[in-house]
Amino acid sequence: MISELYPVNNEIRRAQLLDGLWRFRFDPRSEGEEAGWAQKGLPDPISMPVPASFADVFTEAWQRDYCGDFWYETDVYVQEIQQDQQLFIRFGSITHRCRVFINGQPAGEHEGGFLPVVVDAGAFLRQGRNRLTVLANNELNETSIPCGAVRTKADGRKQAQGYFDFFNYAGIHRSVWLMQIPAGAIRDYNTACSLEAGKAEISYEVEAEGDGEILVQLSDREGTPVASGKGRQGILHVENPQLWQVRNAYLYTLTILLQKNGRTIDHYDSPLGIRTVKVEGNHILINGQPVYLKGFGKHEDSEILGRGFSFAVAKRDYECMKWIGANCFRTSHYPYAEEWYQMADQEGFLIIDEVPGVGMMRSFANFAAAGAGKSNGFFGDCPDVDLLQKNHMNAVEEVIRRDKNHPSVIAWSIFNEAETTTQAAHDYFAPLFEAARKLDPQHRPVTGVLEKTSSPERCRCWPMMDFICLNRYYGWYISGGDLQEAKRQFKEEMDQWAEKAPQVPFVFTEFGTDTLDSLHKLPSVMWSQEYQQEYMEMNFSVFDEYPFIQGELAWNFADFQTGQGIMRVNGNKKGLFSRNRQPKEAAWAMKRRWEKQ
Ligand code: BDP
Repeated sequence: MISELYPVNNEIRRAQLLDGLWRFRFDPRSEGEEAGWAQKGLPDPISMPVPASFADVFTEAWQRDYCGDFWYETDVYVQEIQQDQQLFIRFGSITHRCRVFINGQPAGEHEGGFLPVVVDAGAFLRQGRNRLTVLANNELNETSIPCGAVRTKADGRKQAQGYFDFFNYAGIHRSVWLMQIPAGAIRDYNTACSLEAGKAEISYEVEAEGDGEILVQLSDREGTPVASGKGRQGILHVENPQLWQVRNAYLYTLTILLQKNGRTIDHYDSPLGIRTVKVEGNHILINGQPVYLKGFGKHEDSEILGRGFSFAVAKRDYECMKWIGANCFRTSHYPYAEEWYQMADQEGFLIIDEVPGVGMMRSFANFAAAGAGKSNGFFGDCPDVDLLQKNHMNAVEEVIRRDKNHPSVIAWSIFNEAETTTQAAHDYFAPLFEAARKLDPQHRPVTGVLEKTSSPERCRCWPMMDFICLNRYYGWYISGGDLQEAKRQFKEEMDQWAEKAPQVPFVFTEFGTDTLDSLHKLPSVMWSQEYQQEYMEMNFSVFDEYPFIQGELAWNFADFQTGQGIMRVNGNKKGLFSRNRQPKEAAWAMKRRWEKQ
């Protein structure tokens, strides 16, 4: 049985970080498995930091752009294995797919590069030194999420071509842990809150192995118990609860104990925020109060680390988001490292949690086509739509299982800028929306993110959404350089939406302009700092005219790396912050607006 709960250390559970310098090598001819690299050890490995993407530590283009199989290897020391213990190796993610070997034996595999890979390692690990090997692969196709293709060059080199606008970073991007947990373990838990005047009810459900008794306790910040329960499910009653509020988080601690004959077999502590999320009419309600979402679509992206998680980078991002007056971000276009959500729980940030359903429109430069409203179809002629949907469904299930207890998560986004105008698209997405609604114990809103061709007239998927997310680039991909005409066209579309779906909230999940922090021009031109600011102000004036618009998440928080091409100057420059997290001028305009709202 696999325990996917985030690793913790306490008197019963042990979690040992395996991060550091691992051994690494590329395998362009996919020969390593047959040659027994997992059994004999990697031949001539180089060292590679974990967690990090491999791409940007290199100085040669072929290494940075490498596409195919690659291997990681390290030694794991196990001090003592007790009879009544289970051992797991837990990777925060391995991009995009992997097979894991322990002491040369196949121990697990995973498809999808943005969610944990948990390997039941008990049968393979022995006391002392063990070899842990990962065979990973970063190729893209039309059944992987995200979607893309691979082109093989004349010299045999493979090139990944994502149908998306971010660099195809790969590697072991998040921390790796060796977990020792008891034989009969707490495997998972759910919580959901409801509020009444002066009271909160928290229903809980605990999944545990074996037949022990479950005790649950809720303690406040000072460690004082405020409610307790017995049994695998129940309700905790809290008088005068301190609510988890937007940008004003209060976290209780939920303690779960598994006991047998008076002895504690397992113990798991986690933070718990008391809050509710609901969509009512045109409003998104947190604790019954309407909230206007302000913030960004982000990426996990920084210099050298690529998509590798760093507490320091994440901390800087949160500080910048606080400085500018934001309260929300979307994990565009994939679930982020779990530490992002833990920090959001503490800071009171709201997260729209997105699965990697991106690139579902067949186009070389999907973002440009989508931005300009040119769809190339997808689901109708996808080579194996059932396998794609299965992979997508797995990601929906895994992300909800992983993130369901975070108070910061207020909605699930099933896709970004997919083709949504055909019956095939509708039939593809309907079961995914249904599953998300069924699986989430808190019944949070479920949404998807619509690009320009998903117009009020043509989109077949918006009725599935609890609130509608729009990515719109009037003044950039459409009528770029003419904000007056852009505004007219923008309002024309919004008037249509107002007629079509005025009963639900709308959130702008992308709007922005590429902007060089070195370029100033009066009067403004596209790419200048002045233009970004004027563009933002035009967008704000439109948002303010339509009361059903309940949020503005600008594209993007910071400049980020993409593939090379004539549309990108060493990456996407739509950041309000530069890639090294310094504000562009428009950031000051956003700060003035968001601090007032
Ligand atoms: C949208 C995509 C996003 C791109 C953005 C852009 O959702 O990933 O980076 O446009 O063009 O189409 O900047």
